[in-house]
Amino acid sequence: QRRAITVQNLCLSSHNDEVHLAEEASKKYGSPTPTIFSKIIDKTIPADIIYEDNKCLAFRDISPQAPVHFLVIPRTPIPRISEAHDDDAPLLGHLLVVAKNLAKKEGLSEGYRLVINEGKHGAQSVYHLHLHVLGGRQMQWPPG
Ligand code: TR5
Repeated sequence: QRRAITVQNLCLSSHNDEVHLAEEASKKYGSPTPTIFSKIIDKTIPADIIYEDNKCLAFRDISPQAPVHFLVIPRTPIPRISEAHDDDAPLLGHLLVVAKNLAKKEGLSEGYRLVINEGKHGAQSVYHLHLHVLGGRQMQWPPG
C-alpha cells in the first residue's frame, strides 16, 4: 500500500540543526514506524492545532523560524511531495487554500512564505508531507 507509513519518529532534541536532522531522517526513510505527525493527527502527541478538517490539519511549528510559523499537513500520510500522485492534485490544492486562509487569519497582510522541503537536499526532516507557512518578518532570498 502506497500510503504505508514509512519513517521513524524524530524526537525533538536540543540539537536544532535542521540539516543534520534531515540527513538522519533520509537515512531512516523506509522504516515502517509512523512519523511524529501521524501522532499529532491521532492526538497521541499534543500540538498547537490551529485548524482541522476532514482532509488536513494545521499546527504551530515547535521550533518557529518566524514570528508566525505553522505547518499544514494532509491526514493521508503522503511521505513527501515527490511521492504525491497526479490524482492528489485536489488535496494538494486544498492544502494551499487552507494555508492562504490561515495566513490571512493570522494577520499576515504584508506577505508570507510557503515552503515544502523535499528529501535530503531539500532538508526535509519529517517524512509526512507538510507545507510550512512563515510570516511576520521580512524574508530573505535566496533561502539557505
Ligand atoms: O524540515 P522539515 O521541512 O521536514 O520540517 C519539519 C518541521 O517539523 C520542522 O520545522 C520542525 O520544527 C517541525 N516539528 C518537529 C516536531 C514538531 C514540529 N512541529 C510541531 N510539533 C512537533 N512535535 C511535537 N515533535 C517534533 N519532532
